[in-house]
Amino acid sequence: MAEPVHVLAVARLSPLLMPQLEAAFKLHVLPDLTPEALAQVAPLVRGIAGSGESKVPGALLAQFPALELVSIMGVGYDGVDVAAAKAKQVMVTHTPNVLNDDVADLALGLMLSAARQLPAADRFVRAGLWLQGNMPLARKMSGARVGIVGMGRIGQAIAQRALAFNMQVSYTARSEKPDLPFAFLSTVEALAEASDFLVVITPGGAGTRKLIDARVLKALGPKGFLVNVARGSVVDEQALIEALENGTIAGAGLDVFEDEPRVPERLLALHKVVLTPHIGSATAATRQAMADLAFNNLASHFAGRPVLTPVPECQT
Ligand code: 8YV
Repeated sequence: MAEPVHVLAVARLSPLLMPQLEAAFKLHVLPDLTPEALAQVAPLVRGIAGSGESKVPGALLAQFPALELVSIMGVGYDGVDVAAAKAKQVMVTHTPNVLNDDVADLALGLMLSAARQLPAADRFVRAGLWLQGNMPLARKMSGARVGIVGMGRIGQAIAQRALAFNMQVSYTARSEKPDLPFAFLSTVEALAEASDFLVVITPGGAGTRKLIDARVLKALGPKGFLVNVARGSVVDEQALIEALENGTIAGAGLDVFEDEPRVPERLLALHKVVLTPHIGSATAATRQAMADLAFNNLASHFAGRPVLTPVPECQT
């Protein structure tokens, strides 16, 4: 029988992925390993599995001399030091496309929830307050202006849905996409100024850190809503809290946070914010597709075939 391939899961991963890894590989789970056990398996590890939130810094990669592949179950891979991986000729893969619909659906859900105050309306009914009168009027979403920060696959899926709400769509991105029928603005501040809803769906990482800062929020204005379905790191959370507390912006819908799963008390106290626990891709069908793709990247590679979905930096 062939030697088993040793794979390290950097965290306890999805129950849709772990059994597949256990069946095909000799699986080690980083949080379960003592430093001694890790030192023992380190020379054998040829694959790493992680989620979109996993941290795989260069210092971790350096511990595995036989490493060939890092497979991320997530479209975002900002926790992986891809430059360090490439320098070691280690391939990095992720799970694009299969989650586009779900993340875009949630973005629209958060826009509607924030504008129409759906969680507050639910609490209002349950608390029996309807018996005493009606809720304050909310904000209309159809026909409003949406600005999308990041016009990749998910950004385009959000735009498509916004069109069904007769919204005017504009965007900012690293470069203009002339084939798209939407207005391109070269700065996020100009986009915020031209938007009623600013939706963030750009990759995390050093290049977008605190891209949404106090100036951008001021440009969005007292009638504007911020929605973030990307990474918490893209928004300056302190600036956002202040903007919400001061009425600099009208409200927000947030699926991601700077220090997940910890959410600042001041955000929890704000009723004009709708909060969800990083559930952009969290439907049974989509998580299954992501787990299968993350597994198949590892399985293909260790069967001597090309990986299915390398990250852009690793595409030849
Ligand atoms: C998940 C995500 O939270 O795809 C991403 O980048 O943030 C997510 O869909 C997670 O990585 C699932 O494993």
